[in-house]
Amino acid sequence: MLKAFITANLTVFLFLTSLTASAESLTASDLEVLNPWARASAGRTETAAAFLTIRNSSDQADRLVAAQTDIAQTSELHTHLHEEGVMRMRQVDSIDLPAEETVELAPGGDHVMLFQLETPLQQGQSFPLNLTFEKAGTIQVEVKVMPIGAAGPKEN
Ligand SMILES: [Cu+2]
Repeated sequence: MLKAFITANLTVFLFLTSLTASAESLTASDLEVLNPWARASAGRTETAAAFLTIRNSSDQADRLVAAQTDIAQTSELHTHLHEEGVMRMRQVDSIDLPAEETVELAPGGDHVMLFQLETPLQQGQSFPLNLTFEKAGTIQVEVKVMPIGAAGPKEN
């Protein structure tokens, strides 16, 4: 009885120790940000959306918690929701990055929303975007501006 109690406690202790050790180990190098892109602005519109893919190769989950770029006054994390049959954008506090999974921010889904652009986005240009993760810290990527009607990050 006593032996079983001690064994159970030791197991919990070892479990917690390994959790703490690995929770601290997720760093920026565990996250890979692939193909950041945006569409060129149509006319004088002052908003834009940035899309990208995040590969989490760590055995720990992380979360994208903020985005920032100097070319826009405000950057927000957004998702799309079906509400009464209509697709609407909604601001979210964070975007989950499960362990060993790849998460795509793409048109019709999650995206980084940019408000009050300094200048309209022009095809062929690129701009720096800072992505802040709960554990991995901040990673800066270059967002490539694709044509107005682009469906993805690659020119076809
Ligand atoms: Cu949006």
